[in-house]
Amino acid sequence: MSGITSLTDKDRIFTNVYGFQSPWLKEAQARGDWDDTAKLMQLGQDAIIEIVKESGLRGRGGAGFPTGVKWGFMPKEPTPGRPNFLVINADESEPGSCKDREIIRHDPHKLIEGALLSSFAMRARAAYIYIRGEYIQEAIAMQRAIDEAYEAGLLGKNAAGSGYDFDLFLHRGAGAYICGEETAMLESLEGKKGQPRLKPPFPAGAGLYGCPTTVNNVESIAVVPTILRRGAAWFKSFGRENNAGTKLFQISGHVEKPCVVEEAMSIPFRELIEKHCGGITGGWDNLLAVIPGGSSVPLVPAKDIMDCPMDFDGLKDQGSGLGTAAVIVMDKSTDIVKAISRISYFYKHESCGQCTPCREGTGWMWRTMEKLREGDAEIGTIDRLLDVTKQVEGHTICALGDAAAWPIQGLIRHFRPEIERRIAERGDRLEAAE
Ligand code: L3W
Ligand code: SF4
Repeated sequence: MSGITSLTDKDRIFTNVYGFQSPWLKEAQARGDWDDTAKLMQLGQDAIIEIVKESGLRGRGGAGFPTGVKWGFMPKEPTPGRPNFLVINADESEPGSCKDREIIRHDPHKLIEGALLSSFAMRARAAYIYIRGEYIQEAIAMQRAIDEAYEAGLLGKNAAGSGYDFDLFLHRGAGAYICGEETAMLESLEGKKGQPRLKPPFPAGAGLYGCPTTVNNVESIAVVPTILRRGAAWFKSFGRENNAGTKLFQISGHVEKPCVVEEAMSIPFRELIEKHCGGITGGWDNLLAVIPGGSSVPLVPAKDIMDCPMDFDGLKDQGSGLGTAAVIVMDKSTDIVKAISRISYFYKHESCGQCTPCREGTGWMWRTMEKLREGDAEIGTIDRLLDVTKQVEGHTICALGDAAAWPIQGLIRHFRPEIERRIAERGDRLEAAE
């Protein structure tokens, strides 16, 4: 590992993530936002895409797709009547995730300036921020920041004095998790029921209103101005090959001080927790397991996570994933079967019902998880459940089916003896009662 894996304050992009200063335009400008934006745009559209490619930025919404490569799929010369669009995914609904909320609350101008620069690079004249319905105060704050950017001439005609006309719209969701899936989001933006579309075609080919569209996460867009100002090499100096940059980690659960913090990609788990969270409740020996990337990714048991680099590849090697870097820490007081069963309930509840393996499978998996929680099952039920997760995984229209299957697979992989113990104990109790 050659890159920097621990940040100092001067390295941070989100200098106001704790909200110690005002989020509004004057103070944001004093922090460096909107500093000669037009000059950055003079780099040229293709050069901006190349810099973002070179920086190694990978999507911060869960999938980690290389951002510059995604931008490169957009037509360079939009055909008349078929404009290019950028859609910014602020639907942040993955259990454990709360980083985009902090950007919108405290650093909204990084997102707005990023929207202009990214849209310019992709030849989009309009962008939409799709914000989850439950983020009411955040939507008010975001709109206020957009309004002041318009008033200051940073958006609209000749945005930021660049000669480029650009509009930014805020659209509020209505509280459905599935609208965070990019094509369901596009359906919802079009005023339809938020249900995922089959891919391909990917949004870059046929997205919003059938036009070429890129959907990017809030964090992916908000880091763009700083990457352009400080350079691709600077961003790439953090983390390691294929896992570049700084990243907002959201640490919740059994730590002394839960927090959202920007750190270098690839920081080892133990260092992340010691440096920012004051350690595990009850000490390191009390750690049971961690869900490192939001509820969709499999848990990692204590012994495997301690020294793990917190990045795409490090967590993949542990059979899990970085996801949105929503790190859910569970100590030994956790009923781990109940915790995963609760996640199963979430996916059953949020399934849009469009495809059979997900609609029927999520309900069946949750009901079975509840039986296992009580020990009210046979030993063979564990393998039957595992088999069903494999039939759901990869056989659905969108990734929600996988997201419902993976946490259960992780539980069985690492905690099978705990499930078997519950079944045996219930059997013993029933026998004693006879
Ligand atoms: C053009 C190709 N575009 C891929 C684009 C695609 C998308 C991006 C990634 O799911 C994951 C999910 C959650 N030509 C392309 C192409 N693209 N090939 O690249 O696509 P994909 O399919 O790998 O992922 P996805 O469907 O976007 C996202 C996981 O993230 N997750 C996080 C969820 C987070 C939230 C939240 O609250 N923010 O919901 C956590 O693990 O399970 O696996 O843009 O179009 N050939
Ligand atoms: Fe809907 Fe589930 Fe199918 Fe996704 S996988 S389209 S959420 S039914």
